[in-house]
Amino acid sequence: MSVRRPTTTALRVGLAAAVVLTTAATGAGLAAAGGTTDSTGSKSDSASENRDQQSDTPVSVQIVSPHRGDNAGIGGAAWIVDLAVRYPGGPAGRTASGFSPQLTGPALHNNTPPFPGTFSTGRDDRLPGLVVLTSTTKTGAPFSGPGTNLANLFNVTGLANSTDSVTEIRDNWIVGAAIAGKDVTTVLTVAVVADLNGNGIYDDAPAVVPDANGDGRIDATDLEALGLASQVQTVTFRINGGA
Ligand SMILES: [Ca+2]
Ligand SMILES: [Ca+2]
Ligand SMILES: [Ca+2]
Repeated sequence: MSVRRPTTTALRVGLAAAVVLTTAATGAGLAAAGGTTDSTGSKSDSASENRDQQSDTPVSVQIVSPHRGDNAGIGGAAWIVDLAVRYPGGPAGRTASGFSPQLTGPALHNNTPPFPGTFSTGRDDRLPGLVVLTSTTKTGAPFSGPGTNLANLFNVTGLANSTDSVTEIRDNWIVGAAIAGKDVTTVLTVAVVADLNGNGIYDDAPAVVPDANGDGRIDATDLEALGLASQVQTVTFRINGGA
């Protein structure tokens, strides 16, 4: 799709306005920049109930599924990640998101109409600031262990809400193989990387998140070391190994 790129100044104004609006609406932000929030795990949580969730970061991420403690999937596959990612609103906010719609997957599903998108590990071509990790992602090409950005494995990416105040993207992935183990507890970690190259677009997610602090784990601390536009959201759940 063709999008009009805003000037850097326009984008900065847009982002600043969004921060002011969300802060005013909530009285106090829910999460500081770079902070970590965990899913409540409450089964009563739903996308509709959380539509007004705000953040004092310019972008917010919400893991709609799985919930904390869920036993998800079949034989390590077929579990679903459903994300709501909210960017500033208006034309400038939508452009800054870097979003375009996709319907993709492996083999014949890959990069084909009506909403072509590539399908692989690494940065998503259709939501290019997003980082999605699991703590148990396997090692062995094309995977690089828990630092592997899984964002370009997402299948369905659409525009859920577009107003002057928010651009909300919904992003869904049905996991096609046991790439993060089975009969295992894993931590799903999601964030959007800051506009690191200053081109006015959140399009700077890495293919692999390095272990910045050298503690042998890849987690929120390492994501924050990249520079983030959103808070870090995590959910701990179990990948079902059975039928
Ligand atoms: Ca993609
Ligand atoms: Ca950028
Ligand atoms: Ca680390």
